Amino acid sequence: MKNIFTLFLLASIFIGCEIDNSTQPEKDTTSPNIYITSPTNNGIVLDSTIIVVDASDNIAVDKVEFYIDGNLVSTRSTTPWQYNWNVVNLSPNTTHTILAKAYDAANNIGNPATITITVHITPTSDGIVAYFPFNGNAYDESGNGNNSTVNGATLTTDRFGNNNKAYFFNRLDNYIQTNYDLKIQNGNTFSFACWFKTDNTQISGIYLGCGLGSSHVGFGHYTSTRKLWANCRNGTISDVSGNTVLSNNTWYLAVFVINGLNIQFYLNGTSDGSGSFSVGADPSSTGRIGSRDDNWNIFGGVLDDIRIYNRILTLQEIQSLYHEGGW
Ligand SMILES: [Ca+2]
Ligand SMILES: [Ca+2]
Repeated sequence: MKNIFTLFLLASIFIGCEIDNSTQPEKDTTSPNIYITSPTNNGIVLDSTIIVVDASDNIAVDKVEFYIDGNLVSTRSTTPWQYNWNVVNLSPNTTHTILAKAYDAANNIGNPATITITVHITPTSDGIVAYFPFNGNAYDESGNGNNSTVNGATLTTDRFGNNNKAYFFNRLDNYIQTNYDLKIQNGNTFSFACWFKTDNTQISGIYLGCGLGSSHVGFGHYTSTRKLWANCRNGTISDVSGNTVLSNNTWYLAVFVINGLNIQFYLNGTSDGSGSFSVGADPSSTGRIGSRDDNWNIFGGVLDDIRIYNRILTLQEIQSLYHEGGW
């Protein structure tokens, strides 16, 4: 009887073990898979983007981590597996790495997905008062109605090779008249941006100016020094120059930032010197593109994509102007 009981006990334990074995979950050793579906590898991100990943697992994805340039920026534990990335505070035309990791509940991590993108920033329209992109005409596309009249300047090829997207000035009598009230005086702040390319070894030129005789204002470069240059005359003459010696037949972006009587020059998105005028001037005439009201330092070459803002631009904003269109 005792033997039968022992046999029954052993059988019960054995069966019990069988039952326990059949209900114990197998350890999950399979890692999730993850792919970045947007943006595209080696592509361009303009201002912002939604980073979208495709994550899957044999059981379930527990969480997804998003990294920018090696820094964890977001962890999501529910779908959609995505992250809204705003890039407007980054330097334009810089390259960045996006990496995403998927985890399951057993803490298996799949091979991270990684891509590289380049950031572009749309030039700001905050405070813009006039914008002349020269898209087949000299209209102000800022929405402020600063209309212009073309006097002899002719449409030509822009820096990207597009026909009829910039204006050529013959260095004799061509200019474009605007109704922008151009002046230099205390309390008046503005920024003026302009692409230019000279086609003359003398490379003289006013990009934007007004007035004549004893009262005038001009922004451009000076013939003898071949440096960016701003000129103000109210009886007394005052000039301020940039640093870089410019080359002929080369596209440059000049930005002049004027704060009262102070001026800061930028060339191709970097600082190119600064200074102060000893006098201000508020000529009665409005701004001309390509000359002042006289024939002094009249521009010869191509001008394009002119913007005037009623405020000081930041360096990042100036860099976004320089890199506009992927330049
Ligand atoms: Ca798994
Ligand atoms: Ca243009």
